[in-house]
Amino acid sequence: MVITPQEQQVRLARLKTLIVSLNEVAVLQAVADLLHDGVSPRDILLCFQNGLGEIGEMYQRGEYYVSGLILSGEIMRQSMRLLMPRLVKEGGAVGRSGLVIIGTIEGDIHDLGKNMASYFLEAHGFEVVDLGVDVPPRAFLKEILQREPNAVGVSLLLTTCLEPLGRLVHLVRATYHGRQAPPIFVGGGFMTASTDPTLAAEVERLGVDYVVRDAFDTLNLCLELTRRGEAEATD
Ligand code: B12
Repeated sequence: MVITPQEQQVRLARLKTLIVSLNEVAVLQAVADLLHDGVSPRDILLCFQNGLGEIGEMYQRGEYYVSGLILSGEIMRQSMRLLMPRLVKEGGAVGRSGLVIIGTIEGDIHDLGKNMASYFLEAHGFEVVDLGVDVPPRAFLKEILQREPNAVGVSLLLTTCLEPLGRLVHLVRATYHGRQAPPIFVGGGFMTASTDPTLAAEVERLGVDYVVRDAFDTLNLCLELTRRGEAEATD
């Protein structure tokens, strides 16, 4: 069934309301229905990012407690099971076996977005080494030196974790000293629409090579970096 753009807008707005009110059963049903009716999984994902962003703001205003954040994470996790196969299909071209190291920086335990990005890359032919959450800069560096990846993806959702991110970038640059270090890119709720857009600039000022907004961005960037690496190797 194909629905009109207007109807799609109304139904996505309804989905966002259900997400924000933490109505797990209704959210899962709405996601299944939207996918069934041909709505792009990317639009649905965007709806989640916005909805979770609003929950975060409500948490800041004291309208939700940490339990609200936990439940929103669980709803996202359940919904990802429905969304991921379709997102992968929509992602397009299959990548050429690049290697990407990914992890959530020290002090931060958010992992939903990181897992999504990892899964997405793997589904498109990349080898992903996922270091998990709360990863100290030195642990990143050890893996980078051992594995020499095409790129390093760092997840960051907490403002307080800018400092360890800066340390990581500094450590990598200092260790490579003049040699070409693997590019470092950063993703995570910190940079998405619901947060202050100037923060992305702050992250870039730390010397990060790229900032990605979602799993699609991540895939396109990694494809491009692998292509560039191959071109340089044949020069
Ligand atoms: C769910 C959630 C939690 C869950 C996380 C569950 C989990 N397993 O991840 C739990 C309950 C554990 C949690 C805990 C806390 N949280 Co919290 N949390 C959230 C919330 C609501 C949603 C995050 C999320 O998963 N979004 C969905 C995913 C899919 O979206 P995403 O992260 O943007 O990911 C996409 C892209 O960014 C990209 N991407 C993401 N990661 C990566 C990584 C790489 C490498 C790449 C390439 C791409 C990429 O791809 C993804 C798909 O498109 C956010 C609100 C928000 N605005 O994001 C707050 C939020 C991040 N949390 C916040 C806070 C304050 C906390 C706590 C400190 C609360 C407390 N007092 O305990 C703790 C911190 C714990 C810690 N040390 O990390 C604040 C951070 C504020 C700040 N500026 O620092 C936020 C912004 C809420 C707010 N507005 O106050 N949280």
